[in-house]
Amino acid sequence: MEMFLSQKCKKFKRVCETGRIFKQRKVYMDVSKTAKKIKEMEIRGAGDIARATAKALKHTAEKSNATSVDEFKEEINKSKKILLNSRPTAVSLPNSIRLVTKNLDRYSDIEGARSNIIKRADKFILRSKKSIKNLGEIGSNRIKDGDTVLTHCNSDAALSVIKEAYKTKKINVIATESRPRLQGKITARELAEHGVPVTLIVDSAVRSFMKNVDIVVVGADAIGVNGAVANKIGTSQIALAANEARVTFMVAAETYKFSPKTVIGEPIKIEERSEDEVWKDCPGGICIKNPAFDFTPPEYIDLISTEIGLISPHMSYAILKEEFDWSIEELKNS
Ligand code: RI2
Repeated sequence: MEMFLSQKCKKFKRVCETGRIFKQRKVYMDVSKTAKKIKEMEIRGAGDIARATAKALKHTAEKSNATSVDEFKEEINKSKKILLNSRPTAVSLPNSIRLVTKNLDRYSDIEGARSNIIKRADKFILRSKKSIKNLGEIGSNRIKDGDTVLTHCNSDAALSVIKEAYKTKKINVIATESRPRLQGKITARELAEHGVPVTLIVDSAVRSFMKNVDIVVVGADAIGVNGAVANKIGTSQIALAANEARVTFMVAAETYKFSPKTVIGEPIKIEERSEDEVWKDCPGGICIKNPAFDFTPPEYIDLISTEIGLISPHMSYAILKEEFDWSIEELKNS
């Protein structure tokens, strides 16, 4: 009888363990789905990517049925890795992970660790949305009644500045098409739906139109400690044309777009995307390059509108210290 019971018990344990592993796999599948959406740009824009990342980590924490705190931490770490492998340039992604998983090592019980991740993820998402609103209000003060604003690609932060200005001023917007993914059309549609007068131009027309522009407002995917801004490919050409025409060039970016690792010399990686995005049925013998981003040096940037105020790109180090409060040793080991 005893033997029979112990066999039943073992079987029950095996069933529970299989169920637990199945649930764990399901969590990773959900995280992988988010990572795939980010990679394929179904979820795109540095801010949206950061919020989706925080949401995926929250989901891992909520669904985890780990039996020890170490196992829980391992699950979070595995989810982190899956998300980190999706897109390399938008530093908002690792920064979102950094801010959501901060202090995780301090927890020795699962429930404490779980609620820490959930609370931090919610806080990050809320803060991210507030930041976009605040930097929009701040940046809009630099746009004057009657101004023509040029923007590139599709940035929630840049659109926040433009829409805020439109509340009280008459403005016109020129939106670039933004080859090859044509995110400029999303911008143009969004502005038109909002009632803002908008003109769509091809990317190569920027210099021709610059003489009619009063201010350029673009977003950012990452900002280095030297103040250089990584943003959609073509941004640096626009900055060059603006500089030549003495047109103000403003970047709109939440402080989690600044890259802490650049402090210790880690370069911001520029994502190289598929050649199919440029020419799907390209004949043989042609090499296609498709970098998704470029760097605009600080010399070409007049202002960065952040949620904590307008800053010069040369203040990047101070922003990084304030936002992430790192020590060099921590950065080296993170
Ligand atoms: P927000 C986008 O990248 C654009 O480069 C845009 O300027 C930047 O993210 C920031 O966007 P992609 O994802 O965070 O289209 O301001 O490659 O929305």
